[in-house]
Amino acid sequence: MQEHPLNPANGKPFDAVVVGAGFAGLYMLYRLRCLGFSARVYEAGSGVGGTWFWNWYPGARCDVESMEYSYSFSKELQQEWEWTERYASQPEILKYLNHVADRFDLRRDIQLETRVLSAAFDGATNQWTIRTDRGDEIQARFCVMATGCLSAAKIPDIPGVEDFRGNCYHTGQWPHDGVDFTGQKVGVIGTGSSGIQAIPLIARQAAHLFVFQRTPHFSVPAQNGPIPSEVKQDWKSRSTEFRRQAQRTHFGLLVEEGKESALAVSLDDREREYERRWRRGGLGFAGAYADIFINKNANDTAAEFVRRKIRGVVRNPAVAEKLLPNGYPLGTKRLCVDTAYYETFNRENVTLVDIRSTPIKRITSTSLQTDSAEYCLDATVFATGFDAFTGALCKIEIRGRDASTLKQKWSAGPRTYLGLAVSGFPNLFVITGPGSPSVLSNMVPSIEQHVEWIADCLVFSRQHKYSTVEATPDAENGWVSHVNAVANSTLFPLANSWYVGANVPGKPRIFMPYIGGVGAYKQRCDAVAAAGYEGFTFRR
Ligand code: NA7
Repeated sequence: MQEHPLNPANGKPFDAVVVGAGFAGLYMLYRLRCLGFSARVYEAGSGVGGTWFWNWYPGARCDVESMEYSYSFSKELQQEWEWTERYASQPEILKYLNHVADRFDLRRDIQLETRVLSAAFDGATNQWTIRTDRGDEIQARFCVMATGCLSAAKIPDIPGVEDFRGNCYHTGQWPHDGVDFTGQKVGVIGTGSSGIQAIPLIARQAAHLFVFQRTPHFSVPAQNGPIPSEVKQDWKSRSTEFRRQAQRTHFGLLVEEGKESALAVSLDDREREYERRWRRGGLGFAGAYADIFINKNANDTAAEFVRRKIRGVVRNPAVAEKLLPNGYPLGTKRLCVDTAYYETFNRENVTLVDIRSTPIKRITSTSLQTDSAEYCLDATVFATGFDAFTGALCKIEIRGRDASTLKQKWSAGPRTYLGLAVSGFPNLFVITGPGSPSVLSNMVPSIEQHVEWIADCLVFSRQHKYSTVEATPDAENGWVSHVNAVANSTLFPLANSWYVGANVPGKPRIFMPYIGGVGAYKQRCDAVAAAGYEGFTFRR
């Protein structure tokens, strides 16, 4: 048992406990320290890095460009670090985060291999008590959840899965010493971003690869490659300007945002624009026109372009047909960014199995059975995603002011104020929580914005000698209504996506992230703070 009940520096409770040591937890710790707050970070993994520590699967790579997907809080760090590729690979991002941990001497306040089991608020002392699976029990004034939006891996409940004698892997819990599929018959279940990245690489190694696809996703090519030195130089010399520009955009990304309707231009112009963006690669494809996410007819033009591309790449027309995304608008399930995904289906050793028309029935000791066939497998890869937004938080028994849990409070769907705070849970903050732009934005700047907002709020509390800060129920209700209203004015709720919890059986169907735009969101958070933290109650 490791005991750190009190801050060894002064024998008092910590000012803050931070749960998680990914992008969010590392920066939160840094910021707290700079402001003179004592803090301890708990991290379940045996290393720092969060998402980038766990998602070690072949091909794992960020779908946001590396120069943008990096911290901006330290000018020196920004100047020093050299990204090698336009889209950084998982090992490179993990190396970066380890560098950050060392460069800012963060490790001494991080306890690894320690999972937080519970956090309970005591109204008599206004302290949180945090307990871990290593037997720690620690008191802190504030509790900051830096647990990530996509960290609770989900393996579907397929009958017989425990009988399988081959190896099973989940992309989000991949063995760190790698997996060699040489000579094996491998089944990959799931064709979201993780599956789409892993499939081309596994196909190159395996004797045969069966891809079990329930919903075909839209994917655009990354057009990845080395970053030309003049691009790096330009970014480094103008990073402040670029970062400010990105903050004002809808998705927090420096992609060209089309201002026109897709329906206001000629067919030829539209085709040229989509082609230009396809050749440029990446998520910017969906920014071609202003109404892609709000007008189904506009969206159809982009969707049809992608379908034509798929037909053009995949040689077997029957396979191409199965790969065509349909039944939901482009981008309303996370748009994927790939390298040679569709081309992979031209390989002799790859078979696409449509499990929407012939669902998986069971897994046996040696095979996967669908309604119409049996596939002998040596290994099964679950690229089946995560219990997004709420999964990691609800796994922790978080008890607020009246001792009821966050899980109970969120039984009909998550409720937050600004995606940052929860009424009934004083001094608890969530970084990129449900109700904030989070996964619909560039995560790193969104994390920085939240960390800075939380840190400022703590300073405000300290200056005024407040013991607690808590979102009011009215502010929370108002924000939840606004988040839903904005979502309902878009096409996003039409898809069975993890944005609405559709991938987890029984999860309430609520659109969880905030789609009102990064720029507008930041303005709102700043205005709340400038008005003395409107919507929050402070007590001494
Ligand atoms: P995703 O995007 O949730 O993809 C999971 C995939 O697994 C998707 O194709 C699912 O099909 C499929 N899936 C999930 N459950 C099942 C079951 N029970 N049976 C068959 N197929 C299933 O997760 P990823 O890890 O790829 O990506 C997560 C995010 O990480 C990504 O968007 C980036 O932001 C980074 P479905 O579509 O639900 O029919």
